[in-house]
Amino acid sequence: MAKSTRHAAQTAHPEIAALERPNPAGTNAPGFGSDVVAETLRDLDIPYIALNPGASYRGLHDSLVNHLGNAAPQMLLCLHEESAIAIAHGYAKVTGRAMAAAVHSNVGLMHGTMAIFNAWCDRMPVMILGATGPVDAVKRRPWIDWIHTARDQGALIRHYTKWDDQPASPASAREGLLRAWWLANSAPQGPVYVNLDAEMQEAKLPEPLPPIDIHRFIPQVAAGPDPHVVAAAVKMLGAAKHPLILAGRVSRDLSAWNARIALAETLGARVATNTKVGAAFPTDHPLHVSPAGSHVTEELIAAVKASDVIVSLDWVDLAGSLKSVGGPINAKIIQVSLDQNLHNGWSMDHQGLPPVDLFIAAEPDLTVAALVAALPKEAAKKPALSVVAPPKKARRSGDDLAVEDLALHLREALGDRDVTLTHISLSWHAAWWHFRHPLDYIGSDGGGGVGGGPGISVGAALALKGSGRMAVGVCGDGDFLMSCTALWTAVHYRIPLLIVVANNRSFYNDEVHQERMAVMRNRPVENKWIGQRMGDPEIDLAQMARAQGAHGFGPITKVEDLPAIYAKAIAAVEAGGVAVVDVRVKPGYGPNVARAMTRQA
Ligand SMILES: Cc1ncc(C[n+]2csc(CCOP(=O)(O)OP(=O)(O)O)c2C)c(N)n1
Ligand SMILES: [Mg+2]
Repeated sequence: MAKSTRHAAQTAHPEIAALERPNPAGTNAPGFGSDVVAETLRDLDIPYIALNPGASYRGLHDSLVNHLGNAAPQMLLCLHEESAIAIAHGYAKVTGRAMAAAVHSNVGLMHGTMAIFNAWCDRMPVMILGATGPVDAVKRRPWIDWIHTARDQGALIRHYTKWDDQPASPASAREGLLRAWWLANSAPQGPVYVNLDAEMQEAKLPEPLPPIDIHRFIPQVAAGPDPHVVAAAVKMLGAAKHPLILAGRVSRDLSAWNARIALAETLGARVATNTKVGAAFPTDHPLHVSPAGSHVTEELIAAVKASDVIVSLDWVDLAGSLKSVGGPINAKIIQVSLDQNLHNGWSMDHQGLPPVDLFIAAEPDLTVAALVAALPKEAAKKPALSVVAPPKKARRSGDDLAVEDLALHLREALGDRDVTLTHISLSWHAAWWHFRHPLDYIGSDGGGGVGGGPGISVGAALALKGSGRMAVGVCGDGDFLMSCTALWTAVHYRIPLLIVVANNRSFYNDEVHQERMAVMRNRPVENKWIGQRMGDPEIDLAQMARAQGAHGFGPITKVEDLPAIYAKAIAAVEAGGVAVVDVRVKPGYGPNVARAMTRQA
């Protein structure tokens, strides 16, 4: 979770650990290549491995069950590889640390690619294990081992992973896994892939590997700022009259959260946040530029225009946000980021190149701590400027349900429980829900890959199980339908989770785009729904939940029905279950969202 706890041991939740116990295979010394792989995962304290099985890694599968006894790591069976990776992604979004996912040779990896891309763009660590039919052609079984062997399988995902490997021996597999885990978890974080040759897995170990102290191979990396650059930043900020902090990719650590508040209050700086990434600042703090958005808001544009020094804490798309202001930027810009170390020329997710006056190549959390320590104490606690709007009240009735009704009633029904929003729909508006803790919201899918919501929510709920926080994901119906079989894994492994579907029976985001096209070309706007709406028949989402053992509620079509159904769904989750609430909302986004989405370059 925190940078400081990143390397701490994590164990499976006892209720999950009690499931799927294998018959004891007797105490056995490592005898095969894949036993070494399994033992290395255990030495790395990886608690879970989400997977969909495949013969290419039957050796590893056997080692996990019969050599390790399906514990540390414990298998989490998934119905699709995209879910397996998304679950690991969601887990990392809460803990800051990689768990493992295993996928079958080429076809399994192909299924997982979008989820890998999402994790990559989100800068989240995932330890992906894959496999290939025997690299040595004479060892291949006819047909199947041939179609499931590809030269350089890592090429499928190399452009959006931090590192990949195809070790040729158990000893090099151990080294490859250590390096992969170390790289995945070091900032900037990202997914890594280790491809295990079937022959290497299944071959007998000629002799035991010499033991190593693995901690010497995965040293903690803390990339703090150069003190001279911190001094230069303090000078710029000391002279600033209207500083603005753009709080982007930061950790879920509470002390880092408090340090950002201290920095803002010391400087009297406004602070903007963005719903693409996890909560970074209290959204009802008087210094917060409200409401946050996933796109650049009018409020943010005004704050940028009014500022004289901007500090970007690894803000996603700094160049694009500045461009959206639509005029010259007078402020001096301090950029705090390590992201440049990942940019590779294939993916454009690095975004535009921002103008920068002072670059701090360091982790944002460590930089904020250094700035707080270096700022003169007499400057402390400048008065806050803006007045916080009171929370909106939910309307009590109506049969034209909007996403706002869904959100305000959900917030009301949850009361003062600690809740983590694990996902929000594209139609969400940040003004409906305040974040007061770094785990109140863990950010979006990262790569804009629709279908990430259910799996990410299951992974986040897994990490939160037993923490006292309820995991609540709000998905669009398109997002839900693409990957709702991720929920079976949550039901099966007793992972409590509430999913509320903002069901507009449409891939509505694209209706907005078709409307825009029609207007630009002077064509009939009323055709925008064709090829977008999911009606005739409308899909019964509650039924899809129940089919997997979850509690299904709805469809809800009236505002007045929300409180009672939400109460039942929350009770089901508090009893340890998975609940899905199908809320039939009218299609439509707020004007700000629609305008920002279709903004031209
Ligand atoms: C894998 C993938 N396919 C298609 C898209 C294009 N796309 C962006 S948003 C969207 C609609 C999502 O529908 P839904 O989750 O129901 O949300 P809504 O727009 O209706 O609020 C689509 C199809 C995408 N981003 N990712
Ligand atoms: Mg929809």
